[in-house]
Amino acid sequence: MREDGADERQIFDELCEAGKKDVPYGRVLSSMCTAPHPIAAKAHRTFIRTNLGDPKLFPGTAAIERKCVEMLGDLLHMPAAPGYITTGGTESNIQALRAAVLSHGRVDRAKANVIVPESAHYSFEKASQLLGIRLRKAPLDDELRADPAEMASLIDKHTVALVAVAGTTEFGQVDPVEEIGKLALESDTYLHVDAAFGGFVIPFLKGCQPKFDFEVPGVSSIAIDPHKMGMSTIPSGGLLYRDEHLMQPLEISAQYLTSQVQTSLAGTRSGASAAATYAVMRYLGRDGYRNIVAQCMDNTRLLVDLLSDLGLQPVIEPVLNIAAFHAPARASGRTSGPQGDPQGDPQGIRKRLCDYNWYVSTTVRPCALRMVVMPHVSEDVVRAFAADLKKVL
Ligand code: 0PR
Repeated sequence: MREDGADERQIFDELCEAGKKDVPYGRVLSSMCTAPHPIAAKAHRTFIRTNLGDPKLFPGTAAIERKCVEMLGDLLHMPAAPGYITTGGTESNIQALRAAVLSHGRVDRAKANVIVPESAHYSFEKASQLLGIRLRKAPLDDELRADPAEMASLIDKHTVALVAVAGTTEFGQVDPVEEIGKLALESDTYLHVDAAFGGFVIPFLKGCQPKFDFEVPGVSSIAIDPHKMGMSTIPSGGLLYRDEHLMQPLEISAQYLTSQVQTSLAGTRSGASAAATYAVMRYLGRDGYRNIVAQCMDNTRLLVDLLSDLGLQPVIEPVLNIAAFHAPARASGRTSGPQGDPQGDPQGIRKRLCDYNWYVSTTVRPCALRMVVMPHVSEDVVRAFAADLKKVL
């Protein structure tokens, strides 16, 4: 830091220059985030000075957070579910497993394990490292969903939690939460549902809406992220528990604070996220989200149709607004060996798309090209992307 300060104009020139190097959302098909709704951004700015780490100093903002949690609970079939606004799916998943371990009573951490589907987000690796417990990964079925029988075979007396995913990161698949819920009840095990992505999509789908939330007996907690399909500002996550006694073990005494106890992972935390989430949920209502999801699903369908014409087949029929495609073998760019190149070359295609200023990602198992059709991925964007992909192939 320099001794003398700089003037505002110079600072903002520097910031604008840096910002110009960022990729505009209109070229991004790899992200679960999108530009926040203007209402969310406005509410965020208005509450920028608030700190929910000391809620008695900000009772108005704390009440907004409670209303936010109530709206999320209502969406997830349990309006009275306790919870709080987190910084995102990672914090929610860590806190869910922390609650599972703490509410389990006497746990030998060296032996304790959590059973996750192979498709679980890497935030569960972080949680397992932090909590000093093992992750047991259950293989998926042919449709890349968690296989309840495989999960059941991994349960033992040291199992502290099961995890199901409603909207997997790579393929947007929804696990059979009802069956996993039965397993949780039979084995008397905590069940956390990671609906960080799907939580703001599944309830608004036309037609089939797989059951994934508190409606399913056995579900103990749910992660749902307003900063993904909820159109709120970053960082906004949601973590909700079926009842108070599951959340209570997280309470840490903080007696010098006006509130006495704290259940969040972060200490100081912005009320701007709660204000933004409250504002956008109130503004859009269920109708607004239904329209957004319908548009994303239509554009996902369009993407599948246009890419099929180019010889790219989806790995699974998209369930949500995420689609992954097998790369055509001839796109490998190299002369294939005697066995050919059945997987194609998704990495090569991804890199070549960057030359056209398009950003997609690739999946691991199977290796495929992955696209997330967020609200910024409009019909025009899909068509322009498909046209450039044709050139790349
Ligand atoms: N659970 C699921 C199912 C997720 O997909 C993610 C994030 C998380 C939890 C963790 O959420 P936070 O990142 O909010 O803590 N999945 C995205 C991913 O890893 C996150 C992301 C978003 C990555 C935008 C890149 C990007 O540009 O792909």
